[in-house]
Amino acid sequence: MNLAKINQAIINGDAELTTAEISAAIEQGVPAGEILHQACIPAMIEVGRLFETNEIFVPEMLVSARAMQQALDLLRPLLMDGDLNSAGKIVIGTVAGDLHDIGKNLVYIMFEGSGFEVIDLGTDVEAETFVQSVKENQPDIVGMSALLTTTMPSMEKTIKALQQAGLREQVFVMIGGAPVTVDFAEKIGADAYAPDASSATRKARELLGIA
Ligand code: B1M
Repeated sequence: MNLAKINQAIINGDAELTTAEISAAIEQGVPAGEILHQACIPAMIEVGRLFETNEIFVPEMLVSARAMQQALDLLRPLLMDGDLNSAGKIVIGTVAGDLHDIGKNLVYIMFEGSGFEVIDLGTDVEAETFVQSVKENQPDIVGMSALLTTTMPSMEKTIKALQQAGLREQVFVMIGGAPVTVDFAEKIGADAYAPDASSATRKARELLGIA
């Protein structure tokens, strides 16, 4: 089965093998969701464990992340089956100080795939940039991602900046990322927290009252 090979290729940071194995799995009819959830995401969890135990370091983590991005590029069209851009609009970004974007990109893909128009502000997004984008794009939702405990306060800062700009009442705020919790979301006044990309789109639909 290709799934174990895909998992190992991502852990090894072998982008070429990752691409080849995913293409083979797709050809064999393995569903994209299965490839993502059973091979790719567990690979990143393992990479995190290896980093924590000092078995690998930042350069290795980076090449694994590149292999994962390639995997997402291949899976992206297959994960999208929605009625495009009719569900609502979301502005999304990884908050200031934080460069992690794999999870955020996955959330992006899932939103796009379930019919949202998505404006991606990228990584290391300052509060003022979120505010500016809300003014320009008038989204229904502002989505923020953080992977570092040290960047979680940027989420609160962004909510306060939206309040100060008089924009907080016109958008829902959704947050997520590995260290983020539902309690933290409540504490900083976010409207929703989602633990993963598929529940993020479900929560968004609930917020907007879409069946
Ligand atoms: Co970094 N890193 N990293 N890293 N990295 C973590 C997060 C860490 C947990 C590793 C560890 O120690 N075990 C640790 C954080 C510790 C902490 O704060 N408690 C860590 C560290 C310390 C660092 C550096 C400080 C290392 C250093 O330089 N010494 C540094 C910081 C750089 C910075 O941001 N300023 C750093 C750098 C990097 C790389 C650049 C090498 C690379 C990122 C590359 C990239 O993203 N383009 C990297 C990686 C790859 C990781 C791990 C291994 C994997 C993250 C990932 O992609 N996960 C990570 C360990 C881990 O998480 N186990 C780690 C897979 C992804 C699909 O999951 O992002 O959680 P995740 O997203 C999920 C959900 O969280 C949710 O849905 C997604 C899909 O289901 N979700 C949302 C995410 N956003 C959401 C938003 C929503 C809703 C749901 O609503 C809007």
